[in-house]
Amino acid sequence: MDLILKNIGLLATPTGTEAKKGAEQREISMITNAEIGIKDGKIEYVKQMDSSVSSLSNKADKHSHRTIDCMGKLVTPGLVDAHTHLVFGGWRQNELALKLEGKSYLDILNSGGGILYTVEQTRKACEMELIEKGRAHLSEVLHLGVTTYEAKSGYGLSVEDELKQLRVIRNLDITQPIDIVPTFMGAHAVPTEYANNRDGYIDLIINEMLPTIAKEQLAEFCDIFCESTVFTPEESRRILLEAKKYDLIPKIHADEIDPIGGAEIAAEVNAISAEHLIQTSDEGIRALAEQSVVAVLLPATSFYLDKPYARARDMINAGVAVAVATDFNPGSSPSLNMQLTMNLACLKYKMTPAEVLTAVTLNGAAAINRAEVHGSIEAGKQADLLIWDAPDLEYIFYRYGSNFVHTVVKNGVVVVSN
Ligand code: IZC
Ligand code: ZN
Repeated sequence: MDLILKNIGLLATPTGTEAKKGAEQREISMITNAEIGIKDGKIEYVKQMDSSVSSLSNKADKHSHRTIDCMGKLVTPGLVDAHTHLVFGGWRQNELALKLEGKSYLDILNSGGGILYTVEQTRKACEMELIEKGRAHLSEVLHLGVTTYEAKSGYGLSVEDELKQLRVIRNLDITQPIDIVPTFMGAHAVPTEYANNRDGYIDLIINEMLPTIAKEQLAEFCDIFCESTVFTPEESRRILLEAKKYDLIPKIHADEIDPIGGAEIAAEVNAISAEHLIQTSDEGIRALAEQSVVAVLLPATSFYLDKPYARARDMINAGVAVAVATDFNPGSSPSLNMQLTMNLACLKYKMTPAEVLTAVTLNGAAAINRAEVHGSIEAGKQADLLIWDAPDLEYIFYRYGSNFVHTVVKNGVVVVSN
């Protein structure tokens, strides 16, 4: 064994290698007085200890550097943030005053700001600057307990700048501990130079971006901002079906601001996940359930835009697997904090702590095609886990605003000791 975690007060984890739907989402494994053995970066065993045996073996291993005494604390899988716009140049603090004056997210975008401002700044930045900025963000993310991360392009909106962003994402995956899963999102907005020729931009995505990105294997997923005044459901269908020809798996920003049928498109093109879903209709929810599309809900965005919260309970009741993520981006969700996102999911979606735990681990992993390796603490899975400064699961949903992660283990190695 390379590492043993002893004296775990409560080990809370979902189990399995697939997204959990309906009532299954709250059926997590809770083992008191547990021990975890780790070898070669993977979990070798999980067991419940007889309390007398556990205290004896603690004594025996007292001087071993390969043993961590968890001192009765809570242990969970590392968090999976399945929806982020990690790599960008520039922040958008100038938009705060506009928001306070009552300008909406789409007003700001349609007057040339919002995403388009970030595109300008991202195009100006060189790869090294973006890498440095991304690395600083990921260091914060890791300290907050996230061990697997999705990152989208979509602030380049030209062949060269989309490739630049995706290369930065690849570099970050290789050079720091968090696993980063790349998504191509050239269809994030129509760039200014194509303002009068949106079909020309869609052709550029289809004829140049998709083939180049696929050839260089720079992304696993293709996402699109299907929204009023951004991309229509028809355009979304067309681009996502083209992406599938290159084995890029569809994802879709759906029904965030207006209910234009994004969830239905997700089901139709067999997307792995649909994101936001604030305004999704009953038929949309049914379609997601039927096609087993994971709903990636983003409560920090509802909070920040002062919008309604997605109908998580209706989705769970309809048999949709729900994941929860930060949507970290410089406009609608300028926070890296998955723990705060978990608090919001619990309080605003009325999801139970067990449901949210599944949403930010196994279901998050399923939304980015990683449920075989991440998202639970079971023999054979990668050893990504957190020791919390907490005695039980409810505590981390009840308290908020501080970082409750004590230790982060990634691939069997202690990478953070707070
Ligand atoms: O930069 O505003 N919603 N895309 C869709 C975003 C938010 C990111 C941004
Ligand atoms: Zn997003």
